[in-house]
Amino acid sequence: MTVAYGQQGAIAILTIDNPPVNALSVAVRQGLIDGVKRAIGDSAIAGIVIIGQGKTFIAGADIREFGKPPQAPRLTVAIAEIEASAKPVVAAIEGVALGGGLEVALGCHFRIGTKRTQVGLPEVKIGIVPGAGGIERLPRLIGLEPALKMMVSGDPVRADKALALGILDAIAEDDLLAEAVAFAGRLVAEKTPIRRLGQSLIALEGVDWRGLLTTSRAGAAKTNRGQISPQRVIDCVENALTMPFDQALGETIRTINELIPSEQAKALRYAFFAEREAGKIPDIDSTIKPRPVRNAVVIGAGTMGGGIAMCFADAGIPVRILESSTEALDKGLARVEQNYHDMVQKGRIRAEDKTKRMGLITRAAGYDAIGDADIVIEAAFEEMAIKKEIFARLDKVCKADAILATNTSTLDVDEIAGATTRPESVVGLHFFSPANVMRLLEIVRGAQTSKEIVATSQALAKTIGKGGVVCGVCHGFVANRSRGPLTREASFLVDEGALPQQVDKVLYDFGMAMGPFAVGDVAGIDVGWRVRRSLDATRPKDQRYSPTADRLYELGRYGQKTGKGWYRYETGSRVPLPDPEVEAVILQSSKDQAITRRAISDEEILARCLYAAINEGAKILDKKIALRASDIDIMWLYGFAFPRWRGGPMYYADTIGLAKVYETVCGFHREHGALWTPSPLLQRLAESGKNFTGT
Ligand code: 3H9
Repeated sequence: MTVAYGQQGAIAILTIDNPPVNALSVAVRQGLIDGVKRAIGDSAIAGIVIIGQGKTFIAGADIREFGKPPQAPRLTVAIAEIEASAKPVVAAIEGVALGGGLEVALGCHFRIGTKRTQVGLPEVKIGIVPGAGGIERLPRLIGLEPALKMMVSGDPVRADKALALGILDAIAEDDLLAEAVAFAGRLVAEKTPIRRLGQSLIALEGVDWRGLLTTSRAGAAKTNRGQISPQRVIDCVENALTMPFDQALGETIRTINELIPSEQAKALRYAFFAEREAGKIPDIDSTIKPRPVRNAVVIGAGTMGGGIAMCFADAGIPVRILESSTEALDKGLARVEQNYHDMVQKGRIRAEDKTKRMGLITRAAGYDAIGDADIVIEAAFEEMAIKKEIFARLDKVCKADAILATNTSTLDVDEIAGATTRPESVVGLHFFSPANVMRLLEIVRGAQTSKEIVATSQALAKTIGKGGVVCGVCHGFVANRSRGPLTREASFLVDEGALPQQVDKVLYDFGMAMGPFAVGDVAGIDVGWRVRRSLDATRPKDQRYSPTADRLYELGRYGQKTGKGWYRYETGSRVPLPDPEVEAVILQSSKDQAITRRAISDEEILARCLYAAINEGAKILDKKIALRASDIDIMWLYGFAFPRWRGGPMYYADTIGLAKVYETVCGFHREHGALWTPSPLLQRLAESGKNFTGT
């Protein structure tokens, strides 16, 4: 039975049992209706408790049912049945009540949770709106402002906040079911009036609701640029404020029905499942147990090392930093302190959090003092000889079950592992800058990395709040390697006739957080210069190369840090401003390369930049460096702020149609040469009418 019917005294208990997360499948919806009807019809029953089996109340509608023909009964019908009950109905919420799950709870007359309870309406994140009365009921329960915030952000709130807001009426101390039954019993005994949110009014006295909606619209347009669903949530909230309950709900249902099959919602659902898929490694199952990581050591106190140390401290894990000189360590720790200081200033953390986290970051006295480390992450200079020396030393001092990780972004993890006598303990943990902020953690599995170390890395990623994606070894791994061709084409486009601001605008308008030139100014043109020099020896002599960035480097234009790069920056500002000096450098560079500049269309910019990345992604996939196309997508969502509502570059290619992508790539190949050699996988898929993601 998906909804089991039980009874304790005069209280009926409806237990939803639909693993893994009690999603509201058609059987659950029907089961709730049947259960409530049975309880109402039974004169021996005076109250009803609805509870979920396991550690979840209800995770919402079954997302896998979206896109299929809807099946009766609708969730709104089940919730109306619950709300209409003349016998008090109590939702007993263990774990999460999300989306339709919270909507069911809001249809109940009272709600009791536990310390682990989290409630939220995350529909906006999968491109839709709460469609079963949440939009209409939540403001009636807790007021417009907090409800609006929850619905537009989609973020859940924890038990204590839910209690303070009035979403929960009580938090059970120990046994949720027993306390919910007792709660329902008291309601019956005390004849507490039933609260039906659908029949109440939204408290709007003294509330500038129009102002709130306007601010909320503007905020969502900024934080979720290009995404439709937050704006549609606000439209529905406006209806809830201006129309009777049933009419507003009718409009909301129309909106959700329109959004479910939309391109954005499809892409967001894809991203939701792709995230979960990324955690699954075919040869690693639940029998492989991760090792505990109770402490960490970071080698190198540079920007990256400091950021990585912050990740551990933020997660409450003590971390020591090892540096070759006291000055470098002092400087690194001062930078970390400054970062935390800025976070306090911006209100992101409290002053006491800063003190606590700084307290967890300490100095390592030397290699001999780090033998007890559960994990060591090397974030030293990007040079093979240095890395090998470090790993040989780690091999000597670290305990047998330590994880030896390198944060290299380009070097061969297998070669680094070869410097130790335990290559099975070595893994690449590639953080993205700023390490404490960016969500992506590339877990680079070497040829000999043990399954246990991979599983531990995945678990660690979760603990420190990262999205860990496993990949194999190749130059640049998956994320940077697939993005490299985008920056390459951006530079060529500028040499051929575009300007940085035109290229950046096209990608920004597409939905990227920043264009490649603005990113280059943040990352540092000097850093790019060093990477290019490291590749000089291996770059084929006849391969096209853009020297324009090198010219900027020679002028000392390193990017934001020098106030000048591809753009100029006013003192204290990060706003990129087009610079005539840069235009002059570009024009000269085109001339030096004997390129006749031409007008370049926005369409060409988008296709050159994105298809270059997609073609490279396909090559990586073909070589099985990435496990699946969706892993590449997740890396772009987490690492490069690719618009989530477009799914990711590989998914985006599928939406365009691989035949078209392949044909365009072939055209660029004819025009621009070997760098555009089409991926054999892209060709195979295009010719067989298949796609990357199987969607
Ligand atoms: C909605 O409710 C619309 C309404 O307004 C009404 C419309 C009329 N459906 O994440 P996990 C699967 S929209 C189907 O790894 P965790 C998930 O794919 C919905 N499947 O575990 C995975 O499957 P697998 C609004 C779902 O403990 C397994 O469950 N609700 C759903 O880290 C375990 O998931 C949301 O958006 C679902 N709703 O996190 C909530 N949810 O094992 C979405 C999960 O095959 N869910 N699965 O890979 C979540 O946020 C998290 O999954 C949750 C558990 C916090 C529940």
